Amino acid sequence: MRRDLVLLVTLVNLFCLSLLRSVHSQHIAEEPCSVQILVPGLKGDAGEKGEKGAPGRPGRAGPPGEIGNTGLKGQKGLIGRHGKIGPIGAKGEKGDIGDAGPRGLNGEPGIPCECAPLRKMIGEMDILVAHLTNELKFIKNAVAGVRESDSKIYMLVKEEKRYEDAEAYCQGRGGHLSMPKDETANGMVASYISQAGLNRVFIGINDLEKEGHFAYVDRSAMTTFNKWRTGEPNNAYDEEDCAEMVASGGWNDVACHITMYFVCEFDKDTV
Ligand SMILES: [Ca+2]
Ligand SMILES: [Ca+2]
Repeated sequence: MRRDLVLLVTLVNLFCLSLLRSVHSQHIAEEPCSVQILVPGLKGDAGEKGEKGAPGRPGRAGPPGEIGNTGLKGQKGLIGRHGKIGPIGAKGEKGDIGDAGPRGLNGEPGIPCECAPLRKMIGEMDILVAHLTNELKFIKNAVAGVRESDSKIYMLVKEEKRYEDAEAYCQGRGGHLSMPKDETANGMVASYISQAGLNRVFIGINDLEKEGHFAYVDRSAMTTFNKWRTGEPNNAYDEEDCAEMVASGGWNDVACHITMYFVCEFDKDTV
């Protein structure tokens, strides 16, 4: 400190000397340069240690550090799960038409068609087929089981028909609807239908020619034998002109236009 003060006084003197020289050259010298120097006294004794000051304010954030070294490469991960099946792709465009194949061989010359006779023949064959189909049903019925007495063959037909059509069916095969004319014949037909699990069938008896006068379908007269159930024939609703046999063997007059199964009978002599 003292050294700095000596240096300062020296500098001031040098400044005054240079100023005097400048003024002298102009013949103007009014006052000499004087500088009052204040010199500090001796250094006092050290004071008592002050109390601890308040904590200083936090310093400013330092600049960002340098980028660190690259870390080591991690280990290889496990295989991931299968992804979902993707959506169906769009339909592709239609391909080009293929090349034409080789030409085929020439066909044989056609036969002139005489169609009218052929059509007629086809029609006749259709009729024949229908007839054979019916015959086949008949044979199946026969094979399924017929009943025989000494003189008759009885055949149950499991096709629902009206009385008139049922009789026509039996006649078409050389017989009639069954005409039980005694207890034995009646019992045979009754057991036939009950064993077949049926409740009733048409039989060949009617009063179509004269109301109230029943006769067999072959026009033979009823003599002493009959198996009318109690209260029958009653000609209910004024329309019962045909007859059925129920499983017990009894007879009942019924309307002719209803349909049911029936039993045909054939004479053994004519079969
Ligand atoms: Ca009647
Ligand atoms: Ca009746």
